[in-house]
This record gives sequence, structure tokens and C-alpha cells, in this order.
Amino acid sequence: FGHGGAVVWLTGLSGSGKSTLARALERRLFDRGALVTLLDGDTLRAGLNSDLGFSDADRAENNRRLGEVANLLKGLGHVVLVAAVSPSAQARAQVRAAVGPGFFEVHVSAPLELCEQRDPKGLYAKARAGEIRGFTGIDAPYEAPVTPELVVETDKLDLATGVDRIEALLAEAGVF
Ligand code: GGZ
Repeated sequence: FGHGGAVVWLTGLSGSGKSTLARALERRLFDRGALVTLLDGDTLRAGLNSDLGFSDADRAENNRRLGEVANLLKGLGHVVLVAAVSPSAQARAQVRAAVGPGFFEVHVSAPLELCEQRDPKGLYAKARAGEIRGFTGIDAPYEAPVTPELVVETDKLDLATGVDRIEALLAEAGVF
């Protein structure tokens, strides 16, 4: 995939563990000498994507932009980790097509009930109270990947094992 570049796209519910996995994987790959960049959907909404909300169209545009930035960095040899809810299968398929070879879709999965228990930012509580509308898993859909490159079940695996699985996926593909 060019100079070792790849895009690892972490999709899953809010609270499923995408950011936690991505940060741990970033550290692991960095320590092994990879050029690695983490693009967190939530973080990039503060700047690049500050004009976007959570309608289907805005989420698709958010995911498209994340994909474009990831693809640019991939071309420079980065292993790009993207953590975004990315609930639309079609939006993810479009990113996959835009990136081409070297795209790895990882479903970071945990039961909704567990994500809701974790509720690190109190957003599920707000969604249940009707203070947030269109919250993924509550009153907006999440389309789980049908054929992702990998599923990491964060309710069953500890963090290190989840990171191991993604590292193994990349190693098998000859990325890093
Ligand atoms: C889903 C929302 C919403 C709604 C705010 N639905 O767990 P978090 O807090 O840190 O991650 C979620 C983040 C989702 O942004 P993404 O850019 O990853 O989403 S998407 O790919 O769908 O564009 C959550 C918070 O923003 N958040 N409102 N309505 N998540």
C-alpha cells in the first residue's frame, strides 16, 4: 500500500471504546517506529468539521472529510487511525472506495446496554431525557458492518488484546 500507509477505520457506537483502542494502538505503533496519525471524529468536529451536525447528510460529509484527510496522510506513508461512529454503511463504503487498497474497517463492538452504562460523557442520559435528538443507538440508527476486516468486542476482550488483534491484522496485510 505505497510506503506502508493504511487507513484503519474504527466504527462503533458512542462509548464502544473506539477512542480508547485508537489511542492505545497509536502508542503501540509509534513505539514500533510507524508514522501513525489518529483522527478522532469527535475531536475534528471542533475545527475542520465544525460546520457539521448529526443529520444523516452531515455525518456522511463528516465521514467523507475524515476519509479524504486519512487518504492524504496514507499517501505520505502514515498508518491513519480514524475513530468515528460512522453509522451509515453507505458512507463507510464510499470512504472504502475513495481510499482503495489499504483500508481496514474495524467494528468496535459492545452491546448498547454496556455503552449506555459506561456513558463516559453523560450523552446517553441526555439522549434518554430527550435533551439530545438523533443520538446513535437511541433514536438514530447504527448500521453494523456486515463484512468488516475485523470485529473487536470490547465487552469480551481487554484493551491490550484488542490492540493485538488490530496489530495482527495489519501485520498479516504487510502494512507494518
Ligand atoms: C452520536 C454524538 C451525537 C449524536 C454528539 N449521535 O462518544 P463520543 O460522543 O465522544 O463520540 C460521539 C461523537 C460522534 O462524532 P463522530 O464524528 O464520530 O460521528 S459520526 O461519524 O456519526 O459523524 C459522541 C458525540 O460525538 N455525539 N451528538 N447525536 N454521537
